[in-house]
Amino acid sequence: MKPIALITGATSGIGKASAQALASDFFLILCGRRRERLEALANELQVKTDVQILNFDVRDKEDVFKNIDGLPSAWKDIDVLINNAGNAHGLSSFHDGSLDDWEAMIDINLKGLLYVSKAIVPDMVHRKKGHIINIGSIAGIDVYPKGNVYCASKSAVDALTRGMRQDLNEYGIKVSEIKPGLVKTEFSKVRFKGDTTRAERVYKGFSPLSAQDVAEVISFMITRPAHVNIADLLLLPTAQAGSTIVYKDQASI
Ligand code: NDP
Ligand code: 8X3
Repeated sequence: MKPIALITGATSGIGKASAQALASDFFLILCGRRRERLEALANELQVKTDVQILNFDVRDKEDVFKNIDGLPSAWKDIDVLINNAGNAHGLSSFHDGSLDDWEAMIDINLKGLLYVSKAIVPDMVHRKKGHIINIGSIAGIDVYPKGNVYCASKSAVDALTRGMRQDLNEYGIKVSEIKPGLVKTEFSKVRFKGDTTRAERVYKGFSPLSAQDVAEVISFMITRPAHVNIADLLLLPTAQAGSTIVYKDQASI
């Protein structure tokens, strides 16, 4: 019997790579909106471990609870929760920003994380056991121009992580946050609403982190001994020294 890890945003990027990295040592609950991708990943990983898929939008409070509460009894004791689902929507000066984009980022990155956690953490408290990994960002601690609401949503994840760690401390539950810098995933494609040329440009002229780089660190965080909690970790590509400081090879941009 392996411990159970639930990963939100497992259809792409960091969440998918985390599922692949954890498959040997964990039973997996893979969550996301794109069902076909969940099914393809489940098929890939089923040779290594047992997999459940949950197909919901983290913004839909009722659906979050319905899906998680509806897990088969053998899957209810979730040991590790990876709150990864999230994205940036748009990159605009504050006064030009779209209300729809703002609401998407707050609803997904913050409220979605709250709904999923509320559906899972009370059981961890009851069992006095569990590990929550929140995916924050360098954006949550180093605001950059036009990042405004995305940065605010990740800053909220940072504050919330610290609050959760305090409140869950007496129950022996680990709460950790990893704050990656630039990771080449579908993140910029989503931010720029499908403009792949603009998205590709973000990662030109330097070596960004890969989703696998981040997943390896998440896997390391999760597999530390019971008395060790890597509470807060900033993970950057070597070329990055801050949200706006990235050393690029100008000739290849
Ligand atoms: P991707 O776009 O590759 O993956 C995002 C994942 O989130 C997808 O699996 C997507 O699944 C899921 N998701 C998005 N919206 C929803 C929703 N409403 N309901 C359920 N799932 C949703 O980006 P990344 O892998 O880069 O992003 C993962 C996390 O890492 C995010 O929280 C992001 O903010 C953070 N991060 C990313 C960095 C980067 O540079 N890439 C750096 C620092 C942090 P689906 O669309 O199928 O629902
Ligand atoms: C994603 C990294 O710098 O594009 O959180 O906001 S950044």
